[in-house]
Amino acid sequence: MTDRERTPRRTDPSGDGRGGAGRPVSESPLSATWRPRVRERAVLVGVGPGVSERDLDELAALADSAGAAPVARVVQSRSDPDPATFVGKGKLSQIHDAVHRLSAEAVIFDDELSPGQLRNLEERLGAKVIDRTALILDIFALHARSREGKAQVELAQLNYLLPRLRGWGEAMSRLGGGIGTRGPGETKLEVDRQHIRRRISKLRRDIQHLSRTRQTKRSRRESSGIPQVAIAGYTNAGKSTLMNSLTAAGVLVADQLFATLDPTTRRLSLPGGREVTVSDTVGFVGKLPHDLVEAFRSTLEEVALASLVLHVADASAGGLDQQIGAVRDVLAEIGAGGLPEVLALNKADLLDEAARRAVRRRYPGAVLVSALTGEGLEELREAVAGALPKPPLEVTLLVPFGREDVTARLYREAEVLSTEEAQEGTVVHARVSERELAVVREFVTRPVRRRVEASR
Ligand SMILES: Nc1nc2c(ncn2[C@@H]2O[C@H](COP(=O)(O)OP(=O)(O)O)[C@@H](O)[C@H]2O)c(=O)[nH]1
Ligand SMILES: [Mg+2]
Repeated sequence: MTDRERTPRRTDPSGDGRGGAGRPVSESPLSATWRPRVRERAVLVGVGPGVSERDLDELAALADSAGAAPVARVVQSRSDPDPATFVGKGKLSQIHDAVHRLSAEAVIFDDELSPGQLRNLEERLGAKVIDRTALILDIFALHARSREGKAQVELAQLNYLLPRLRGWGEAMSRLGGGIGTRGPGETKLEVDRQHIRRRISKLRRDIQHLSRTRQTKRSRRESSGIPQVAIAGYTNAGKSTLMNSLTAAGVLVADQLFATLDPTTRRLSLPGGREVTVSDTVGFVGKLPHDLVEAFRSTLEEVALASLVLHVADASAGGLDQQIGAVRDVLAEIGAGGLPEVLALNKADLLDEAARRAVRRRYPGAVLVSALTGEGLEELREAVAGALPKPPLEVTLLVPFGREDVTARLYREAEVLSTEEAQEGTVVHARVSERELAVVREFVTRPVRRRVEASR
């Protein structure tokens, strides 16, 4: 499964966002509508001085993460956006044509639109209009795992929504109220607003409380025996593509043990037989609207629970050093700075020999890969296997013949150092976690040796 085929996270058997049988799916008046259910066809629009279609690469990757399929790109080079419709009249009709010719359902703008622009555009284009902020919020909502992360994202969504709410009372209330402006439309809108304001206050209180209890999350790291690899990096670096090509034959992890993880988590077998889970995390974005910084960080915080960070960067993009630096800074701030990191410099297929030599010299410990052609993936698997924290306990076991399942399990979930056939079975020398030890204790023949260095 790619994040394209993702199913909504919250239980929603009817798939209509209402949870069937009139049961609300979430407490928020909005959140059900933030779940992409089908792959919507979308036209991408960028405005700015000297803007080119390539400048919409990041927006395309963001749209993809949110479950949309970009079908066209329209750009307009101008420095001052039109106050009413953001783009000029000519462009508007070009977008309109594209929408109807390509049966697009949505138009996605690479900037934040004012509430008025959003409304005008929807009316004139006859399609759903999404701005950059709403798109990013949508992706955060799909990636938020912790209670704090979910609360931060919902808070940002509601703050975004509040000035954009409209009912049929609104057009008339602009006329100054009075006769003709009172009625169910306006009452309903006011009720919605009050409801949202109350919810915002509650979320703020919850978040204060939750950030105080954040520490307890850390203990979850040990709860699963299989090490977790978190893929982090900028949007458009190729995280999802790399995850797919690395785990092409891998199974989607859907069993109970990992129910709390991302639905895009997969198992990956490393050289030597050790297994890990790999999760695609929320991507860093270029122009991150200031109001979204907190939501982003708390959504990304789950990375701190992983055993290793697989940091993916686009080696063909400009500003590689700054991007790598920015990712590492934020990871350090959210408590993931101490984790082992493997740096994958992706899109090697786009580099010529000179550029390859330059990045190799600049990042000697990194692995040059191409998620697209498969180049370097074997080396990357080895680098991940080598950088994984070692299980802390060294044991010798005697596994009787007929219990090959135990040996197989040790290969998968521990680190097998050596095996030797003996008369009564196989002598296995391995490094295991506390949890693994509990499972295989009956076969241990030698006292357990604990490694001196602290490890996760
Ligand atoms: N040339 C090239 N393009 C790549 C490579 N990996 C990913 N891409 C492209 O880069 C874009 C963004 O990839 P995606 O995996 O969605 O990035 P994400 O936002 O980090 O998940 C897509 O158009 C991919 O096809 C690569 O190794 N080489
Ligand atoms: Mg992605």
